[in-house]
Amino acid sequence: MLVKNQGATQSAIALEDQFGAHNYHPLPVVLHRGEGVYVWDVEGKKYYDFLSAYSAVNQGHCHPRIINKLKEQAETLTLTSRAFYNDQLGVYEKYVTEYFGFDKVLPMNTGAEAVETAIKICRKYAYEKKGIPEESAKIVVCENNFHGRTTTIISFSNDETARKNFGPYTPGFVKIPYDDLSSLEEILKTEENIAGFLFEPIQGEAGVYVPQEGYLKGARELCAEHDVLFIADEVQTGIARTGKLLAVHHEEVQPDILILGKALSGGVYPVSAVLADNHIMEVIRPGEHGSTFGGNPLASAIAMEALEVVKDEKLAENAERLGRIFRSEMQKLVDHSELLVLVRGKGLLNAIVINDSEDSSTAWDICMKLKENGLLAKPTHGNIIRFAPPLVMTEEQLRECADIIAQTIRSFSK
Ligand code: IF1
Repeated sequence: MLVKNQGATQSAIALEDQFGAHNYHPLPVVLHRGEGVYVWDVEGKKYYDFLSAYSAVNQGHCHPRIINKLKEQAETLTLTSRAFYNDQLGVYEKYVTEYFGFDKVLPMNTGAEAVETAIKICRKYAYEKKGIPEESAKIVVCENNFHGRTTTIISFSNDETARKNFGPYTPGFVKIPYDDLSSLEEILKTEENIAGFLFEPIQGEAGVYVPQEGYLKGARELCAEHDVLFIADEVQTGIARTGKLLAVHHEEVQPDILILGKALSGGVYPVSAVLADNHIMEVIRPGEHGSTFGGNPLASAIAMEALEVVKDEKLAENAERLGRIFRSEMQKLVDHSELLVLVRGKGLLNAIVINDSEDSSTAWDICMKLKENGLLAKPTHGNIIRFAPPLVMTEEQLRECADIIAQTIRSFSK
């Protein structure tokens, strides 16, 4: 029995290896089923999921309410294209705009598409409302950003792996250090034709880098002062992950353009969105932007239910409370282990930094051991591990997970 099951892991991996492009390097675990904070592999082993599909599964795996909605709508109507109206989209648009406090939404599917959409809106706004000369609008971005994988988006990445040999690159972006208000102020004062500032409220891929308090508020004010659109990519940080509905709410600021994805569907279907007020969104007219699947009735129904779940189950409050417990448990470990440098994060988006080089395999080795001990997490860089469980976790479960992590780290420290 055991041999047969181990075969299931190996054969699933072998299939991907042979027939799939090698654009990922997954942890060697083959998942079969998920429920709430748990996933099971093909050998029947149960794990706590501490990645949540990069924060797409905030509502927990296969949330019954979202899955029921999916089934119901899938049996009724899935896709019409936007050549015709459908009876779900308008209801969703009203719901999502009220939920996040914007006049309008433009629905897309993946995070990268939503970022592309925001860039296009920002440029068009610059030419049509601000009078920036055509072809010369610039968008300010941050070093070590991650906004997706399209040709334009990787054009302003400084991650060589994501960027190299995919040129020629899209021009029109200027990069400044993250978490540095004086750089932002400087560029807004000295560069001409700046149309927008695109940023992550917490840099996820950079290693859950939380900016200093006051950064978002300061950046918001600078952008307002210079009439530059303040564009928040909350694809990863949004929808309760960091302990507030949006990470920008920690500093009580509202973006001009908000980009959402991932957890907008609770991880059951690709749904993304760009939100803005009328004076911005009105620059997009029929034929100028769109997508076959964007705003389809299945996506609309799922997203509404996924957002209802966030509210009904008070997931932001839970993330805030459990996040504090998690960081204080991890801090105890940091204090007692030479192996760990620090823990950082907000809500249930956290990371530990390991006392080793960026290109070491230590984070990977620890994640392999965590897997053995029943908890799945993924390194970001060789020395950082991100911890982002579903937000439906209970305190008891979280404490059990903190124990698993502590035991695992201790087994490395000797
Ligand atoms: C992968 C990272 C996380 C994002 C932000 C847009 C997108 C993402 C802030 C694009 C996507 C994902 C993509 C995923 C890995 C993951 C990731 F490590 F690469 F950086 F979460 F931290 N804006 N992030 O984080 O959204 O088009 O993928 O729907 O496998 O590349 P997408």
